[in-house]
Amino acid sequence: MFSKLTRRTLLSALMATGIAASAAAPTFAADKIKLRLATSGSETDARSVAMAEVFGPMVADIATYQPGYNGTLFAQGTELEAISRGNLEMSIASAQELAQFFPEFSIFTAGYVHQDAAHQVAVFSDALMDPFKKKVEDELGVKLLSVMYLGRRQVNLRQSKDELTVKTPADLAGVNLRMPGTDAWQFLGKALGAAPTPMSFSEVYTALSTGAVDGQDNPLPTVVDAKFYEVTKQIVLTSHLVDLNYIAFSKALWDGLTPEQQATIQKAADAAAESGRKKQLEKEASLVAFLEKNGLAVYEPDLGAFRDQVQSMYLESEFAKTWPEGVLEKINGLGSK
Ligand code: KDO
Repeated sequence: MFSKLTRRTLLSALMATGIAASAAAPTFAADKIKLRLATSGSETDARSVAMAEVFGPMVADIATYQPGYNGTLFAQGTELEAISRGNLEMSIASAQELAQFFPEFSIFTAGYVHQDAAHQVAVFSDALMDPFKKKVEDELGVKLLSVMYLGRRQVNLRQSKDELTVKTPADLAGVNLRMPGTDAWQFLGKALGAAPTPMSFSEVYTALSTGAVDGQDNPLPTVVDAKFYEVTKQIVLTSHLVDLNYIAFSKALWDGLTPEQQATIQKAADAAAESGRKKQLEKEASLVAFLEKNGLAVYEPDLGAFRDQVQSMYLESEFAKTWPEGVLEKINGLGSK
């Protein structure tokens, strides 16, 4: 079920070439550090804006921040490998991408586990994350600096509500739902009751406009930012995943920095994550009205039915077998519900 081969192949290749140790040459104190960040998000995405307006200026004395948007520096899903190989300094990484290398990260990709933005921060800051972070540093050469809020993922369809009203997962049977291209994402699509199709983010608008897919899932700010509302007719507020991203940084580069440089970068990453989170939450709260004004039906399905099906499918899945004992309980314990 997992891409074990991918993970093993890459990790052993990295070990064999000693890549984590030899990546990105350490920077001398007098030099400005070059920090290229790869993201498949757009320039106007709240995370990109926060990095450009908060992170960049906060590190400006010691580093030049050079973002590459829309997957132009590295394609979606290849960024972590690029950091690991010493070809890139930073990315906005998902837990689903990390689960390709470390299956236990799938616990952070499971539907209806994270409850809200504050819960994500509590989980990321808790000691339960330490072994996850350490493994990513030791085996992939990537340091996870901070957690960013992407938002509550909703199901966004081409069909009008008259053609298809979604109340329970059974109503999504046969719906060709675009999900990003990893096992963890595809499983989430299946757990929702749909027929998932893997596709990179940059292809989604065209696929929706031509009918190559019936729909996609993303938080409301992304539906608006990527203009998916122009080519779809409804949003089912499943809130099936309170989605996050990590600010990922080259561990080899980090290890070559002075403690002061490290502190500056860490502070800037945390401040950018906090600023992006606030903006994204504001957008989420205001966008239903905008979408309705643009002719989309926006409504809640039977959330209990979705939660029950998704949670039980995860618990019975191969993914849950990789979750370290007691971690799900600790995550639940950090939430408010
Ligand atoms: C997407 O491909 O649907 C997704 O929302 C997945 C996220 O992990 C993240 O990569 C995001 O795309 C991109 O940054 C574009 O917003």
